[in-house]
Amino acid sequence: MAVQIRKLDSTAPDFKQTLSSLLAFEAETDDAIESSVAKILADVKHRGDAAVLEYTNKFDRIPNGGASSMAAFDIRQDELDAALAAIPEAQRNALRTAAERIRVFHERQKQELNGFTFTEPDGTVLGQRVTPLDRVGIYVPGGKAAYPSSVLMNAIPAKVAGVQEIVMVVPTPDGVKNQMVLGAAAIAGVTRVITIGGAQAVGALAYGTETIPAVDKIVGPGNAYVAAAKRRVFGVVGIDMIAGPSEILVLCDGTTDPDWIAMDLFSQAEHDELAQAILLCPDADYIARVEASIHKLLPTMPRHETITTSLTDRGALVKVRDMEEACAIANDIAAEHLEVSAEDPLKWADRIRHAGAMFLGRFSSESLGDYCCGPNHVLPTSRTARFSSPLGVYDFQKRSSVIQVSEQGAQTLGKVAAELAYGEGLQAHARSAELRIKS
Ligand code: HSO
Ligand code: ZN
Repeated sequence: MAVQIRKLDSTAPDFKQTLSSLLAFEAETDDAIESSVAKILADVKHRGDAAVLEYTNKFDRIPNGGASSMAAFDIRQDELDAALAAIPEAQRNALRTAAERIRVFHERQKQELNGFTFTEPDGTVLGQRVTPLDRVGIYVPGGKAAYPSSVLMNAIPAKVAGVQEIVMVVPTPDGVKNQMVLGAAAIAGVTRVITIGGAQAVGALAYGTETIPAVDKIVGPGNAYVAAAKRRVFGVVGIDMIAGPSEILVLCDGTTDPDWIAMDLFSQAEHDELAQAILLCPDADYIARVEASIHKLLPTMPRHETITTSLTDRGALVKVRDMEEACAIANDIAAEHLEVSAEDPLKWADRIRHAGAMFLGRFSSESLGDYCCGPNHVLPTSRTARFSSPLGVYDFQKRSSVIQVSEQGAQTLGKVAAELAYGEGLQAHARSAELRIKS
């Protein structure tokens, strides 16, 4: 199948409508998936390890008739270290460099997130204390999208936040372990790795079993079953977000090598048939050059089938009036990744308010950010960058309010509180405040 990427013009009368139907993405909420996930979760909640063992043996096709106990799925620390030692040296070094840069970036977030206290004139002290979560679960997919880089991106911020226990689950279809994923877990300092996946792993992390401790929050991407399970256990535990397919939006003034732009669009399209890659550019001739680059380069890509489907079904090359309009459209789209590939990227970036991550200037390819710039690659998708943020240290911390009222403070605040409490018809509240007022 040849790629047929749609070309749009922002001056067309139906442009807004066309764009919004192109952006619409609703995660399939399949009834069959929902009911099977509900059943698995209830089963894991009631039968614990026995249920997790059965589902794992069956769904992951664990060889030799399956494992006989959960111990078979626990990966010891020395096995993680061995995996790290077994991968090629260049890969190990790249993982280490990436991990260090991710750590340094996230340390900055931590510095910004310290609590505060202040003292009022009457001696009352108020403040906010920041504490890490005790124990988190990281879900790492084991199928077509098993990304060691995502192990680093999920575990390192938790580590930096001060989380004591990081339990990673990763399915091993047919019993096959991904050595680079295990090596990344060793580098990131994951506390425990358990080779289970699917809704049963989410259930085990949320409710706890005989051998798996219940965690406080579950983060990390997964398939439709994992997403449905995370939605269902939310409230029992925290979750990060429900991630949709990858997206890249490129704003280009027509001054970047069109091959670079074509490859940047491919870089997200190759993740998934449902991924979305869009170019906004004011120069029609340049758009034609990018299109030519797409046709020239696509046959050279090993994942050309995925890229072709993604670009054909959900991609677009959009001719806009000018870069100002491109910025306005970008704010509407609120893309997961936004590249501003232009002579003066800051001029345009200043106008951008909604994007998961911004890549400024033609040397900032999104792929660098996926691996090793330092900022997190777990980002809000499907226009949720309008209201949410990259995964960060703050996702592994929580805040507690701290209130220490002085005797003098209790006199004035007591009157205010009592007044409001009587207004709400809550006598005990009022009396509790009044008892502390000296007559
Ligand atoms: N671009 C993906 C992350 C990733 N890319 C992992 C390569 N490996 C998130 O949207
Ligand atoms: Zn990527």
